[in-house]
Amino acid sequence: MSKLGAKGSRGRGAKGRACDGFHSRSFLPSVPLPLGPPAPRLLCPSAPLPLCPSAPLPLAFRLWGVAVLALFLMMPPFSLASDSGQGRWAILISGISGDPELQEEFLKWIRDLHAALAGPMQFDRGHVFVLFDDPSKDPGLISYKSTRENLEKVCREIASRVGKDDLVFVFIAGHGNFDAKTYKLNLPGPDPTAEELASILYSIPAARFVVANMTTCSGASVPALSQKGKIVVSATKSGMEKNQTQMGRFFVEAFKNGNADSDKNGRVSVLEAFNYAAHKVEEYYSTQGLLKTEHPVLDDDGDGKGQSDPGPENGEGFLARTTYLDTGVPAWARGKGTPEEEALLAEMQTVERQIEALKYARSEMPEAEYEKKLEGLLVRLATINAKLRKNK
Ligand SMILES: [Ca+2]
Ligand SMILES: [Ca+2]
Repeated sequence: MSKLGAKGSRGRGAKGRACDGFHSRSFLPSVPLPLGPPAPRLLCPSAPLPLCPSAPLPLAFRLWGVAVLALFLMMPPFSLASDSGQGRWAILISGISGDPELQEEFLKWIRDLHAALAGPMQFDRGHVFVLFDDPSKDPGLISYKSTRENLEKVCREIASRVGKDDLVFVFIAGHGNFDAKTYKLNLPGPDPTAEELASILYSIPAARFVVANMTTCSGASVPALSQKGKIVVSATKSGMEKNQTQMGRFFVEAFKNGNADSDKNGRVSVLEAFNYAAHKVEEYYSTQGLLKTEHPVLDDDGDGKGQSDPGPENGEGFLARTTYLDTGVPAWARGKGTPEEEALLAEMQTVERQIEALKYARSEMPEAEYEKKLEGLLVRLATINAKLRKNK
């Protein structure tokens, strides 16, 4: 197999300058707010986004929007979305490395990701399963050799303990192949096809899945892994991209790097991680002077087709925009919040999602209706914020 771009000055792309042009991939507004200073750190991150969509809004609405933004900026910082009561699980799997240097590289991705999950993202350590082709490389970290049989075993274990509203995060490193018809994940022993992989993973009865397939040819696994309510990220856009990929390294980096948090709400959504990593991949090939041999895509609308630039224009990214791997529960609310506060946090999350849904539905309704609905939701959000602030 080719290892184009895998060796040499690895990581240079990751340490380069900040993401110039990165925001063009995100949902950040393409037009700045009409009034006021640039927001330093949005304390109510999702709400300000619709205040500055790409199309200019009427002046009165913009002024009103700025007033609401100012109100948010005066509020104390706390996370909006709460996943309290919902469990989070992770399967980090790397198949046959095929090369000692690549094995070291894949192990580093998995070590770094495990550290981020078990550290800042506060995953229960017993909920994170690591499968690797050579468990002796780090027995303290690696739960099992990465065979299909062991993957099935891990999925059975999670299935027996998971809650229906839980989130399962699956990160796949290593190699895949594609014979023009079928994608297969290269594991020690039998290689599961994409369809078999989907069947194994989705035997876990959890409502929410984030599957990041970072292998070569991974784009060919998207149609099988795609389902309603599931977020699928792949390093390549198709099975024809067979060269060693870089996406995995940058996707892991996104959860450790504040630069990935493009809306500055203190959290990295799955969409932000995708956008950050996709940008870094672009930068890597450009800096190295290499032909870009991987084109990452994301699918979260269940149609089996990934998009390289998810957004309201193509209907992709809504779920990823509102899905986080972290807890999202402020420290003061973690098991200590009053029932009223927890209810307010849950309501806030609902309103946040309604705002995102409205953005995606914008093209299907008259502008006046969009603005009226948006105004109503923003007022609700401001009211909830005010109540939480009072209770704090
Ligand atoms: Ca963010
Ligand atoms: Ca899609």
